[in-house]
Amino acid sequence: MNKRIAIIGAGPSGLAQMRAFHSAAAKGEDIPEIVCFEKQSNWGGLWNYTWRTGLDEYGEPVHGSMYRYLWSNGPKEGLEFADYTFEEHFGKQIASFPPRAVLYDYIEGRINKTSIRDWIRFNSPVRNIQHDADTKKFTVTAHDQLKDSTYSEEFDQVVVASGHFSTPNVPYYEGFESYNGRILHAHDFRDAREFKNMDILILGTSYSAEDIGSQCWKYGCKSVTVAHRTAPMGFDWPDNWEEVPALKSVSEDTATFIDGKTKKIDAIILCTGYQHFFNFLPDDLRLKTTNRLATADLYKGVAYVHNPDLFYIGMQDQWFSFNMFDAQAWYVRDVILGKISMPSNKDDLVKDINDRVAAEDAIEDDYGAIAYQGAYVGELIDETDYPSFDIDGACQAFYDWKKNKYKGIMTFRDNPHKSIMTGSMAPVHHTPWKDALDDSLDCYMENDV
Ligand code: FAD
Ligand code: NA7
Repeated sequence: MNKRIAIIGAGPSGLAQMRAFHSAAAKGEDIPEIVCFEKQSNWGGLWNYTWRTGLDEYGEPVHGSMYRYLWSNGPKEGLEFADYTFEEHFGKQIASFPPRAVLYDYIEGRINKTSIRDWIRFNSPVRNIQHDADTKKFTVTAHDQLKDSTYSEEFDQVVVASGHFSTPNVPYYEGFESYNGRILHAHDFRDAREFKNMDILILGTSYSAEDIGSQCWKYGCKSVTVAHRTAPMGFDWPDNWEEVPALKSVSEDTATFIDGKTKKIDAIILCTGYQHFFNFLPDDLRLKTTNRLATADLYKGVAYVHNPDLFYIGMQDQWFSFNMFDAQAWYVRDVILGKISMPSNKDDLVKDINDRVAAEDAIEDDYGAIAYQGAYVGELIDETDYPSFDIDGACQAFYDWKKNKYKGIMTFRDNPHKSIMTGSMAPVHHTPWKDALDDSLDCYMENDV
């Protein structure tokens, strides 16, 4: 096959795409030439932890948003690869909420068994992509940072897998410019110990707010105050944690909330989400969407409706993650290989998206959202040879996890879940999460199972 495919990003989504092609090749199929451009010096995307914030050593915006001591915020049983289980990787079953280093090891383990590293050009941020309507080719312009030289190459199809939790959404509140403490976004949060003995204010009520607040609590901050714009999270928080109405303004050291109450605070952490941000794409190729389950403009959640030779992986808000990226990657691979044909009529592509949006809008709660995304993963898997798995079982793991969070927000990670891939139950971790300060792989593996 003399097609050339460009993949932008070697995080879990880009790696899933390469794994999909590799597995087809391993079965004797003819695959295109693959070139993956990755701006970091290693793979893993967000799971490739960096201490850096702001700009990197080359002056590029730092991609990483993960922090030290990050433990999986959902059960690993919901994200397990169907073609590479935790037991296969670690040689035994492990506890359900691994720290970042353990998940990184698992992600890397699957691809270390292949030669796909040869397809990746590291230290190579993509600067621009153009599509020529006459030749139907994409021109990808990348910067080789090691040589400090910019070059362009042509491709037949492009898969964008550059993530969407790296460019922060940073709101302004009155008085920020005269506040004496530190104001930072979750993207720049690294070490919870920085906030020891401090009274911190968090804006936002989603995963980052919950988890960064919990981290700061675990590592000894004095108090956590979370201001909500829409609704409080409503968990049974520890005594030194309170949820308050929306922030109105701040002065030198004091926050004022919309109910008129005030509180002295030492630092403000904006857990206010991220933007889908693709500064390397021109208007006609650039996805514009909010962080939702039914992404705008993507047929089957992956094919860009305005140019179906352009694909996006992992652009949805995520209950399912790694195995959803796999389901998407296998589907995209089979479209590229010509094994799946998409509708040729744009109206049909658009209808698919409209139907998905309407179905998402009708969802009543988080349980419905989990089931919705599970059904989406199942829909894609049914069309390819990705190993099918018990999606209802995965949804059940997420339902149980959600209930456990309401039983104990600081203890939900201590619960074991059952692998839907192997059927075996995870062990209970040797140390409760709130007391487990060592997040190294070696320490996590000490479970005697
Ligand atoms: P990313 O991991 O963001 O990878 C994108 C890659 O593209 C990066 O390597 C980046 O360097 C590269 N790239 C970007 N722009 C360019 C460019 N112009 N040129 C070349 N390369 C480029 N998910 C879970 O399942 N469990 C969790 O516990 C969990 N915790 C999370 C905690 C935090 C703080 C965040 C932010 C996310 C978390 N996630 C979690 C969700 C996370 O999005 C996925 O797990 C996963 O990392 C997404 O993979 P991705 O490949 O789509 O994107
Ligand atoms: P999310 O899930 O997109 O949530 C963003 C939160 O920020 C949400 O609670 C919003 O509140 C809140 N928000 C957004 N803008 C504002 C302003 N202007 N003021 C106050 N609050 C605001 O992002 P997360 O970072 O939590 O999670 C993203 C990923 O990172 C996720 O996959 C995790 O695993 C880690 P709203 O409800 O809209 O009022």
